[in-house]
Amino acid sequence: MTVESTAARKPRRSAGSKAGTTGTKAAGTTGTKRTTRTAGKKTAGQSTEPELVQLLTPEGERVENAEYDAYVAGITPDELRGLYRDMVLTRRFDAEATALQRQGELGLWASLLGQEAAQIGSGRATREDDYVFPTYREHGVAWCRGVDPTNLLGMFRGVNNGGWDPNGNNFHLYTIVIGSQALHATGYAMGIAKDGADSAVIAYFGDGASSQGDVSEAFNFAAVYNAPVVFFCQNNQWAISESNEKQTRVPLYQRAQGFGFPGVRVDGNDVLATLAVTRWALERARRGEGPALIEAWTYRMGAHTTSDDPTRYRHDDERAAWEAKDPILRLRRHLEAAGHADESFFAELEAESEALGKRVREAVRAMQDPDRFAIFENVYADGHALVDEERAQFAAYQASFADAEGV
Ligand SMILES: Cc1ncc(C[n+]2csc(CCOP(=O)(O)OP(=O)(O)O)c2C)c(N)n1
Ligand SMILES: [Mg+2]
Repeated sequence: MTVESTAARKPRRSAGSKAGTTGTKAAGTTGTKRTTRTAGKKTAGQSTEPELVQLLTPEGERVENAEYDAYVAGITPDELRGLYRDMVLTRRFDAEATALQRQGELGLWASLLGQEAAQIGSGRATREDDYVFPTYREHGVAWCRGVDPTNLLGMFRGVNNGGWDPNGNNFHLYTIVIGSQALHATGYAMGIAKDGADSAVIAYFGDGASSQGDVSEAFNFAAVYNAPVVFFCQNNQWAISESNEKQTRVPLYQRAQGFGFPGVRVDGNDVLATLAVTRWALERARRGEGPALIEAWTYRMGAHTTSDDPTRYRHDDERAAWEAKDPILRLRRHLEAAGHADESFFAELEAESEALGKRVREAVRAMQDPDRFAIFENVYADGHALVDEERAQFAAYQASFADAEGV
């Protein structure tokens, strides 16, 4: 994979307008900008070099893009610092959660390391009344939606089945069944469209999930019913130990074309580009122009989960190549070069990160074990003979232990 880093290139049509059959070109562009950044990876079976929307190079240089600049045209230094802060705090939270798993405080953790820009850029593009359907790795999106990070950890500690009220922040519970949330999101989007709302829905999923029937079914329903849903695929190159090449013979964003809506590949390590492209997709969904697919080209820097050992199936040099494209570092370089942030900003953020880590640690350690019999609640709305039988069996089993007192 290469990312071209020189500025002066011939403007090219956007991936969106190229792939789209029902979508419009990104609206509101002035046509005065000088270049569109592209990059590509050619794998077996791919006939065309895929395009990739990029507004910030890995070196932090801002490059102009005729299609998508309009979507971030008014961004202020304060907002850029805000995006940086979001990414740093999300990474700090994630590192703390990984450490807590290693210390035995969590049963499992799915790290987002490396995917901060994809998540913060897209999460910050959502409006309060939009609805988000995440996988199990969207800790950065949860942060943008205002879900307290400590609430993400209950399920991974095994003390609850979710940890937050989905309707509190319009952020659905984490979904482990790969790809199923694409259907939930599509159904939800069809529903709000029927209600006459001008909100949009965004469904997150991974490159591996693109192989699931549920995702293709969701694409088709969304297209046919013109549902206001944005499909946001974080292509982090791996589905546990299965590489990207094992998932698809065409670039994933091009799948959209076959279903009749536009698809765009964005540099998922570029928070600005991700923000712009997601705003474009959400805005057209809200206007009633139907679904879009965004493929955020990124990399899972860590293990799939804390139960995984990526050294068994991938080489260190691959990770090293992606480290050079670190999403946080590139925005820092940009902020520094533009004079938008000084040492005191970074020092204060460091202190804020440490405070967040401490708060998360303390909150996890203070989580109470649930009532052991709570697992039998809410299986059915009313009582059920089989559940009663299983509860009785479990009670007998618990009572068989020497320290059973108080069970
Ligand atoms: C329906 C289903 N099949 C298999 C699994 C096991 N599984 C958990 S994560 C995963 C890989 C998902 O990869 P991807 O969609 O790329 O997301 P990523 O974990 O890389 O973010 C699989 C196969 C599952 N949870 N659900
Ligand atoms: Mg993946």
